[in-house]
Amino acid sequence: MDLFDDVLPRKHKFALDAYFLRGFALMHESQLLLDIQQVINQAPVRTMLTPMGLMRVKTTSCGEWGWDSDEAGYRYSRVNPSTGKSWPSIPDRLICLAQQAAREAGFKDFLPDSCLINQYQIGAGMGLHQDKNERDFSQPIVSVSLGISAVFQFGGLKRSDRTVRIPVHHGDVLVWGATSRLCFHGVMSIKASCHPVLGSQRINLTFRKAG
Ligand code: MD6
Ligand code: FE
Repeated sequence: MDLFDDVLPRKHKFALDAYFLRGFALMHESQLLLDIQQVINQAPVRTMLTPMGLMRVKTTSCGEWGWDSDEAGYRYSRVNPSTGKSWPSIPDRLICLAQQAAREAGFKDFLPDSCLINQYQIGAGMGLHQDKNERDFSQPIVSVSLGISAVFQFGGLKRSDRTVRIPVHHGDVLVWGATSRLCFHGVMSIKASCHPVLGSQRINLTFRKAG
């Protein structure tokens, strides 16, 4: 796959209203990583309990709304349950990146109020699911991949619909919305590898308008 990366377009439409933007987050890579580290210092990543059991992916958030779950279900929360405080705000540069990516995919007025930060270790993945806890489905989802590579799965409005597999590398951004907003998606189990800056982990940022 890597051999042919250079001939793949920088912008690729992988479903209706769904775009892959290769390397889009690399423009300000070092500041981006500093911003993420600052958020994690204020709101450390944690393993979350879900109705399906303990997740292997570790999570934290920034923005007005953070992602939370326990055995009873999933929800957005204004407070970080680990600290009892509100979540750190989304650093300006991250908002800017998310808005630029959304615009590139045709979504002009994206106003994210939630940025979820996921940390994957080797072997971790995320099963097919829909993002439907947000209020306004007219706003897209912007997903930034950093660190070691993964394969993103993107399907249709039914769990049983066929999926496309999209390899995502450090700096790649996916944007989906409108007719694709409620499509099933997931992350296949991460294969062992090492990234020169982030080591053997994958970081994913997911921007949304939640409230
Ligand atoms: C990812 N995450 O981590 C994709 N969706 O690459 C998600 O799709 C996701 O982490 C809903 C809630 C939490 C998530
Ligand atoms: Fe999701």
